Amino acid sequence: MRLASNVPESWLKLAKKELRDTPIETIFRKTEDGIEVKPVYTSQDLASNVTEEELSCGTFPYTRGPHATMYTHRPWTVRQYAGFSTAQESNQFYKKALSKGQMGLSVAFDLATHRGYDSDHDRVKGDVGMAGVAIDSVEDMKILFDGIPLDKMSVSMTMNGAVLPVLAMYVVAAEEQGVKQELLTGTIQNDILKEFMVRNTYIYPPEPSMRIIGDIMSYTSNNMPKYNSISISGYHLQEAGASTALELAFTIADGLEYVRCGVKAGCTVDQVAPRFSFFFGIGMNFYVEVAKLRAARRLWAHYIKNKFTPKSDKSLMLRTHCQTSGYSLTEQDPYNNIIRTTIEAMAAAMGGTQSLHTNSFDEAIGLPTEFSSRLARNTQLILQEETGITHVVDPWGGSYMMEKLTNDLYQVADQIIQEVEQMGGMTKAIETGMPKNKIEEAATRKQAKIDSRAEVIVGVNKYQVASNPSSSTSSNDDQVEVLQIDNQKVRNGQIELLNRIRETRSEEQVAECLTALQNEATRQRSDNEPFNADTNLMGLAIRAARARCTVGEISYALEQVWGRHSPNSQVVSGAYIGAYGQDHSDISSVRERVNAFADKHGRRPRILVCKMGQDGHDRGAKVISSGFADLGFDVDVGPLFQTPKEVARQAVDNDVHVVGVSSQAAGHKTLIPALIEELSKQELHKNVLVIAGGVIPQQDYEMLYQTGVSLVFGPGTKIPSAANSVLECLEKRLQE
Ligand code: SCD
Repeated sequence: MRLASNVPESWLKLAKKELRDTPIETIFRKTEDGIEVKPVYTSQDLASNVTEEELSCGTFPYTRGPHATMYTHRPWTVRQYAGFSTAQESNQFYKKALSKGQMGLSVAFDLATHRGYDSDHDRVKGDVGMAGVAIDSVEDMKILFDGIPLDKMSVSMTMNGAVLPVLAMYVVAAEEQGVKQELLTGTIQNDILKEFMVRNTYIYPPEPSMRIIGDIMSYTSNNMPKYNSISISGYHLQEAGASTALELAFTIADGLEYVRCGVKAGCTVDQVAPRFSFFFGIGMNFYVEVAKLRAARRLWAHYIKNKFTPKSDKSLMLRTHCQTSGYSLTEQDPYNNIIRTTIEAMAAAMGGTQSLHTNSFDEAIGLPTEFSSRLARNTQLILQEETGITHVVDPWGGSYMMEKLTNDLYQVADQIIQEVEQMGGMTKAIETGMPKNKIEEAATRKQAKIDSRAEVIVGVNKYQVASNPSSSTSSNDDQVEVLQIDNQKVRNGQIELLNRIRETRSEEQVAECLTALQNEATRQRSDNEPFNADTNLMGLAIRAARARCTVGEISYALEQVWGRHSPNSQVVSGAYIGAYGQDHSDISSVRERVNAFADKHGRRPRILVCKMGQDGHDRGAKVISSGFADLGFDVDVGPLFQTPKEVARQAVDNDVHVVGVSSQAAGHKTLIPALIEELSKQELHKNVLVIAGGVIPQQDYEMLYQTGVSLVFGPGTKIPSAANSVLECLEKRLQE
């Protein structure tokens, strides 16, 4: 490595002496984006373009925060993302959390709701009430906020695909509480671009999806002036494996695209941008994460100023929510997660976040309990009230290292943003697959670094608790309680309520509202049409919600016009062994075994990696697919959102040896037994090995084995070890 010239000579001399035989290069490190992290920084590192003005507080370009006083006047909002089971149960959970120090709400909806299906739909049997609260109609929404005054409580809702019915139902629930729209404060996620890149809870193709966003922006800017119309998310990009610069760049580039979308919908930049909000993930790389938030604010301010020349300063201010990294949580030695989350929360606070969610330590294992949620919330309260962290604005400002890192990240992200802008903006870039590929490559490289121990994770690849260091599971002492939800019971309750609504509403009115939505969806719009509530999709969705149309009905009415988006799955090739090292014995031994298998059986072991239900979190599935392919397996990647029957059909058609189920959203107890039943119907179960991986609590392993699952892999499993176990199991099965 070439040493940067601006390390002081005197320091270098001393350092070499202290290092003795260790080469000086070893203490010059690089971030995953190739940014140099030097052992020492001096005033020489301050970039000449970072002026006094750039580093002032509460003024352009807001590097140090959107407010001059920041937390010294008002700390960040403690806003824990939560929701599970029924509206009633979630409502009770919210009220308790609010009485114990939580400051704002953040609603997690179940995947059926996200994807625009009512709870009685066939495709969502395993999803209702599992990874969030089930909402079918305004009646559920009213229960969700019962006793919570919506004119006082700021509510954030993570909703993207079914954003029209869900936001409409929120507005109508408030209305029926006696709260006018203009008083509502909160945020809707409404960020569909990242759904196409990583999170996959879209419903419609990109173009109509962007039209919905434009209509929501114009509706809220005209009727709900205190409401944040979008939360542009880098968090999900980071969770999917994006490096810091990719997260930063794609998020800002998404934001620019949304300004253009608002303008196309008839708004000015100053009508929409002040109500834009952002959302970043905060991982374990402490300095880098602080620098990321500082660089994000500077990038946004410069880009908006240069591209859109706004009149209001508010358009230039990047305000953000942060969430500690779910990916950094481990199933092994799980109490370490409390420490990880605390450190990440500190980085978010020192980076100047406006609102924060701290993860519960058990989230890599299952759904958080009341106990783990309390610890997570208290992590923030302790930081706010016991540490003095809130007493100084941007405490890292002026640090040679932090200013240099902020500037370096700014430069690297700026290059990527320019690349996206030259492609015609983020929608066009997404169409080419560029952002998704870059993120998946980064995710695969990261997994290889962890598996090869180039990156240390305490309790997972170093300092394991289990007596067998290659074991992927923690010792029994660590088994933690997780929240169990009776999926069938929640679903039956929802179906009962749905039936009651359908019996009591006016079907004529319902049909009229749904037709109005369809007519508007069919109509060709011209750009910059002035706002009109009668032709605005959000205005029409509110009418439909009042008439008790359901989430499923509103979504389906539009689906009939626009269709449902189906993505194509590709697997990154070569990145896993590239980062692991082609010649590493872990890799070569598995490849030899695979070759021996192929010699003996006339073909390579073939695995179908599948996702069932509405669980679109596919980082695990993608990384496993790339890793197994690099190890010599034939890998088929099933489409997202399959039913067990569809997966069984594909297993037959493709004549696979193994079906690997990746489950991240708690549907495994319903969907895996259903898959095995389908395979048995095809008389395949005896020949095909079913394996499972993802967020599966150890308490459920036995039940899965009893059902016929051969192997269950928890988070943190090394891919070569998993491949070895699969081969061993497969060879045994083929001998029987
Ligand atoms: C704040 N204020 C100040 C101030 N600090 N005024 C003067 N001096 C200061 N020092 C003012 C603000 O201007 C604002 O008023 C008001 O106080 C509230 O502060 P805020 O900073 O706007 O805080 P908040 O209301 O909490 O809003 C924060 C965001 C908002 C802007 C970031 O968008 C938000 O809450 N986002 C949360 C999103 C979320 O929960 N996402 C969860 C995603 P005015 O408004 O009058 O200006 C979860 C998820 O996706 C999980 C993963 C998955 O499911 O896949």
